[in-house]
Amino acid sequence: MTLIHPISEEKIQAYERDGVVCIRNQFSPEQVEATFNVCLDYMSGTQGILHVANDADGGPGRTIVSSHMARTIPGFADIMRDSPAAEICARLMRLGEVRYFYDQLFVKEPGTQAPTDWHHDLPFWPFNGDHIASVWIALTRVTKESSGLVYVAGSHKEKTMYRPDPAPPREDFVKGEAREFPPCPAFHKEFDNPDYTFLSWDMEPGDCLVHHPMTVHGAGPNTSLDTRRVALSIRYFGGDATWAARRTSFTVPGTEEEAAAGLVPGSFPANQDIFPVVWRDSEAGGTA
Ligand SMILES: O=C(O)CCC(=O)C(=O)O
Repeated sequence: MTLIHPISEEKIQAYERDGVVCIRNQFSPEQVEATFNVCLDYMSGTQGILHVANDADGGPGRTIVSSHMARTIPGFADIMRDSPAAEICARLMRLGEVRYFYDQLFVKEPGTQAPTDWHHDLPFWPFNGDHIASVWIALTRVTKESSGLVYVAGSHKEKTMYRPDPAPPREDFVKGEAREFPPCPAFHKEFDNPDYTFLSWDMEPGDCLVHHPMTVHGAGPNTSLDTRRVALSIRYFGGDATWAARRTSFTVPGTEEEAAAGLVPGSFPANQDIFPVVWRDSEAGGTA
């Protein structure tokens, strides 16, 4: 699959500068609709583990999150493997090859009050490196008012890792060095501070955001009373990514026994069964 619109040097430089870009018009309407329907089927079925958090106040709000669907469910594997997503990430990271890491569904029902707390992703994962990108694909219209993501531009260049606090909270989630990490600041208190630049985009279904693993982001409530906000985040890596000692109980299926899976802290995780190469630059002479 080739991109409809090549990723421009300007976009790559914006990704490098801000740690996030919005990419539009790369997914076909058919693929977006098929993926949206796959998400709805998945949410009403019994094929996976859904983390469902109802709003605390007894209101209509509900946040639904699930992970690793593309490993077992063909509709999710289709968009992970046979869509522009992997190539978009590879081009933005200037890589000739990327591997699938995991995918995650994020749904906020109309009226959901729960925000997505400010965080960055790397402290949640047993990884280090810059070459891990998430492509967050909007499957419904998304605005800041319907819980669109807001990013702290350039925050990926800071070295501080913030404590990976899961939502909803889980017992014994944070492990190892992450226990010492400071909590992520409440960046919404800085919205008027000229020292910070905040980035967010109104998105149509099929538009996507691509962010660096250290870029701080969060989202407000879904104040829309009639629009569900559905997004699929797919993470890919390559290049300088290395396996790291666990910082949380987040686990990729198949990596429970690290040594058996050939995963060594400090080394590139090249296990093709767990982290398959899903895009390779054919002009550089390869196929995935
Ligand atoms: O969609 C959300 O609310 C959170 C998404 C997110 O944090 C991510 O994709 O890294």
